Amino acid sequence: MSPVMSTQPVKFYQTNTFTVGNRLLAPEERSVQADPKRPNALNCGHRACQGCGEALGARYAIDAALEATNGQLIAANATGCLEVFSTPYPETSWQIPWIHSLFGNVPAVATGIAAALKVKRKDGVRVVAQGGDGGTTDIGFGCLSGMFERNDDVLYICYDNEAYMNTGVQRSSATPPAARTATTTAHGPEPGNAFGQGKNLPWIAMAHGIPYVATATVADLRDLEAKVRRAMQFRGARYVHILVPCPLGWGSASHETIKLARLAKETGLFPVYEAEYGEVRQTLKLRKVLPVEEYLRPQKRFAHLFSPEPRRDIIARIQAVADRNIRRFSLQDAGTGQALSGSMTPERTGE
Ligand SMILES: Cc1ncc(C[n+]2csc(CCOP(=O)(O)OP(=O)(O)O)c2C)c(N)n1
Ligand code: SF4
Repeated sequence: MSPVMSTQPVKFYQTNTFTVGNRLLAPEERSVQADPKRPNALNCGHRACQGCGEALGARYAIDAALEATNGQLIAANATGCLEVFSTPYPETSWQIPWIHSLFGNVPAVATGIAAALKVKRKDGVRVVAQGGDGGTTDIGFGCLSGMFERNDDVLYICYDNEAYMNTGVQRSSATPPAARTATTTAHGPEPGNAFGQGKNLPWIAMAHGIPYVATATVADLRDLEAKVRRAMQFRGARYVHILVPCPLGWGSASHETIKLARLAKETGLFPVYEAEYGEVRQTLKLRKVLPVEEYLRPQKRFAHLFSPEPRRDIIARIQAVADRNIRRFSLQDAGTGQALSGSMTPERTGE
C-alpha cells in the first residue's frame, strides 16, 4: 500500500490558492489536478450548468481514481445529470471506458464488470460506479446494498445534490428538511421537505461493514482526491459520498458552489469523515462553527424561511440538527471520531 495522504486541510499561507500552493508540498502530497499531465477524465464540452458541483466533483474524483489505478479504470454511470450532461449520444466528454446503466441498476452493472474482470484475471483493472442521490438513496438502493453485502470489488461514488435534478428538482431521500423542491412545496405550516425523514447513506454503508466509506465536498478538493485515492487502496466494496451543490436546484448563484459546500461543512450540516470496516477513523475538524443561517440564506430553496416572515422556529430545528452532528462527530475536538457509537442515528435529516 502506498502511504496514506493526510486528509486534513492544508493552509497555503503564501498564495491561498489550491494549485499554486501545491508546489509547496512534497510531490506525493500534491493534488492530481496540480499535475499538468492529469488525465482529464471528464473533458471540456459537456453540457452541465455553469457552477455545477457534480461536474467538478466527478472530474476530481475520477481523475484521482485514474491516477491511483495507472489509468486502468472502467466507470459505470446511473441515469442522472452526470450521465445526461456528459454523454448526449453520440457524443461524450468521458476519456475512459464508460457505460451508461439504467437509473436503478448501476451497482449491479458495475458488479458484473468486476466479476468479468475477475474471471479474465484482469486484477489490475478497477471499477467505479457513480450516480446521483436519487439513483443511490432511492431507486438503486437495493442493488447497492447487495453490492455492499457481497463486498463486490467496486468503488461507488454518490454525487449528492440533494434532489432529482435531471428531471426538474424532485425530492429524494437525501433532500434536507425544509428544502423546497418541485414535490415539497414552500406552502403550509411546515413548508418544504419534512423533518425526520430521509436516509443517511454513508451510515447505511458503514452498517454493512464494508472496507471504506467516506464523505467529502467540492469545497475541499484535496481531501476529496485523497479519499478516492485511499478508497482505491482497498479491495471490496467502497463508498464515497460527495456533496455537490446544484445552482439550478438549490437556487444559488453559480459562483457560490464552492462557498455553499464549505458552509455545509462548517455549519456542521454535512459532517466530513472517513470510516474503515464500520468505524470512523478521521473527521475534518471545523476551524470555526458557523450558524446554519449563513448556509441557508443564499439558497432560494430555503427562501421561505426568511420571507415574508422569518421562520425562526424552523431555522432553530435545522440548527439543532447541525449541533447534534457537531457533538456526535466531535467536529470541534482535536481527536478522531471515536466518540461515535453504534447507536448513532442519521443526523442530516432527523431531529
Ligand atoms: C426507472 C426510471 N425512472 C425514472 C427515470 C427518469 N429519471 C432520469 S434521471 C432522474 C433523476 C436523477 O436524479 P439523481 O439520481 O438524484 O441525479 P441528478 O440528476 O440529481 O444528478 C429520473 C427521475 C428513469 N430514467 N428511469
Ligand atoms: S441541474 Fe444541477 S446537477 Fe444538473 S447539470 Fe445543472 S447544476 Fe449540475
